[in-house]
Amino acid sequence: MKLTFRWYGDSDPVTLEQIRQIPAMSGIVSAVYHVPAGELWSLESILALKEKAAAAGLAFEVVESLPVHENIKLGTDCRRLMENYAENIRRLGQAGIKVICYNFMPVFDWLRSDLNKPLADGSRVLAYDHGAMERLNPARSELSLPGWDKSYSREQLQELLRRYREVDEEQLWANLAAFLQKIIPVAEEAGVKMAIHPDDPPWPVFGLPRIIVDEASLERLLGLVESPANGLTFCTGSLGANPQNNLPRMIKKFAGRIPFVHLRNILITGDKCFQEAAHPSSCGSLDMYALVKALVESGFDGYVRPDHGRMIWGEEGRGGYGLFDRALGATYIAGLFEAVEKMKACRNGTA
Ligand code: DNO
Repeated sequence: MKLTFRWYGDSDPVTLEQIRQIPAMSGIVSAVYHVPAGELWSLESILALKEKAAAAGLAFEVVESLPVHENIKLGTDCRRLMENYAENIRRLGQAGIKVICYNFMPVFDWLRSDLNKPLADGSRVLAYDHGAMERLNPARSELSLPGWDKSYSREQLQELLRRYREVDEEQLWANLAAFLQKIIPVAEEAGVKMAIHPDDPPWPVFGLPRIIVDEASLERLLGLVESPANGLTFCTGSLGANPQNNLPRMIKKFAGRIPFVHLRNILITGDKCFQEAAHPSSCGSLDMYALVKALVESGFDGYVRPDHGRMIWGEEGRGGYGLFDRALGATYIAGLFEAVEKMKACRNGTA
């Protein structure tokens, strides 16, 4: 397992030097953030990021995300966009990137209804309440929430939502299949693994289809192109928001096709309602030990990162992506892996 940490580049209040000081940390997960979706990332900008990380003693082998342009998801007018995506994969491979995380969520990425929910202990967390979410009108709202793409004007957003009225779940699946058939052979050649991020939350929001949500859909996704380069970002907080999802079973079932894991806990607070929690099992609804055990037992040797943290100790910063609680999460994750791996070695008589 290689422990990594998401870094948002020079504008991130968390510095590479701070990340480097987290025990057992091996690298960053990052992206070329200034280039709009659909455009080319220059090789120089990718290499510059790699060198910056290396100068701080960190590897840069995982990209999160290489965004998929809406026209690809809509399946219209996307030949040049697909070619650019493929070229970006080639360049990332050339720069030594091993895993590319992406998602196929229409219009919005991850969504939360509250960015600052205060908890009894004085910490603040991100939270999601489906009723509250659906009462917001994305075409009119002035709100800015994670997942809200600020690069669209209100008119552009309305137009995009209108175009999605023609795209139901099956059409979205067909567009995803066309995309993967084009890019997976390129990823294979470039020595890169594509790792789709599940939809967060794992159900439709604002009437937009969301299709990467459970065991059946992950199985369908992997079957679209049977290749180790067509893999998953196994995000425990996203999939775990639906209590029907049996995460350890999914990890075992999809062993070998999970190059990247987001290990995060959430507390389910009601039907389609949850809040982010500190990483330990006792703080939320997920059994983090069972998840790590399933990963170790299925021979996982990919990249892991702690995910959304609470805001604690007075830290201000990017919602979910402060330093302190994610660093605590990282050391907890490292501890779980050490214990489970040593137990496995004992059982196998190799320790
Ligand atoms: C949220 C993240 C997502 C993720 C993208 C991957 O915190 O996990 O924004 O980066 O969905 O494409």
